[in-house]
Amino acid sequence: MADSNDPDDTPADRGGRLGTAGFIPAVVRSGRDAMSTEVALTVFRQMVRTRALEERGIKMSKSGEAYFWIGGPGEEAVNVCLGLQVNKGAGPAYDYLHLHYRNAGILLGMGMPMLDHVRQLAMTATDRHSMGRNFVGHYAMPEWNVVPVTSVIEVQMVMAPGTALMQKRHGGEGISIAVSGDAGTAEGDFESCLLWSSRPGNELPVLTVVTNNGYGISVTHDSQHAVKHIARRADPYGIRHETIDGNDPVVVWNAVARAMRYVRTQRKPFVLEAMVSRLHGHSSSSGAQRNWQEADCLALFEQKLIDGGVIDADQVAALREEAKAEADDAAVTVAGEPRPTPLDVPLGTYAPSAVDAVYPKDYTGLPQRRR
Ligand SMILES: Cc1ncc(C[n+]2csc(CCOP(=O)(O)OP(=O)(O)O)c2C)c(N)n1
Repeated sequence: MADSNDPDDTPADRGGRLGTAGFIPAVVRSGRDAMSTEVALTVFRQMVRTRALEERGIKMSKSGEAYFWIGGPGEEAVNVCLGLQVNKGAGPAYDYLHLHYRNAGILLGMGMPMLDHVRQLAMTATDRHSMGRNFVGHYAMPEWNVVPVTSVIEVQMVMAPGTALMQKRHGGEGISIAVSGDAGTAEGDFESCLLWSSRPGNELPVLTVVTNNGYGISVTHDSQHAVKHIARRADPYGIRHETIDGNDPVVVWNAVARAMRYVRTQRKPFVLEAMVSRLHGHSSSSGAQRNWQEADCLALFEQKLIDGGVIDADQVAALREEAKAEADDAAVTVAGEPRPTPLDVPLGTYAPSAVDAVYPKDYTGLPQRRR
């Protein structure tokens, strides 16, 4: 423990440094886990950005600028810590992402601008993920191996062993990351993922992340699952797992790092369950009102960083302003952008194929019906 009365106890002795506001520690701790101050500030800034984006999205859904809102307020710690540690790129040497619909923080952490999220939210023709034809948070980014997100929950779980098999054959340290809510694990796809990624002698590098917010829309976890922790369902398959406090970024950062290291190097699956909050209900369909009863990972982390002397209230306010301005600018930009037209419906639906050469003017590649 540092002794502030000891004249020989300098910031350098304590592994920290002096900032304008006083002593800044080198690390932020939670129990046995630690995170460097630099990483903590990066995580915090991305969490602030993610929250600002979601709050703007909720407002847009209420004002009619967006059709529907769903997202991850309450899951920022998990999503940002995951996104910042993804090895992003295209092809089997890099990580594949099989996501859920609450993962804006993952993509912001990876470097996606807010505008790319807001365009899909506003369903503009400029939406890079789906040309304005899909719900918000349904990303698709081939250059970062982000496999298209579907509204049909849990199908991502059966796709992950597929990309992982290809990655194992390819060699290297690329892994397949599948993210799911807790209720989605009631679908058989979850068990299929566990089974196919743990075949003896044919284990696959799949990192399953379950964000357990205690609900499936209006169904409580306890009324559906006899097993208290979803991660325990990995036991019969011999899959390693961990259940963590998803509201503590220091804990999450380290758990993600450990899990990723294991899956990357051992080429075997791992299930990480993060207990998280649902701060605005399920979606705009249920009103998206703020639930003040649940723990807020962002507020908790902010207080921890202030108490620890890592950041001060003015710096927090400046980060919030910066994030809000980025979200506001994105909302203004999309307001002036075109919406898809009926003629856009078939665009990008089918990949070009040899059949297109036979019927070049027909996007389906099928013969036109004679009139
Ligand atoms: C196959 C399928 N069944 C049902 C639904 C309807 N549905 C959409 S979200 C949802 C709840 C999912 O809860 P959970 O997996 O815990 O994720 P959360 O929304 O809580 O993050 C359901 C049942 C769906 N989209 N797809």
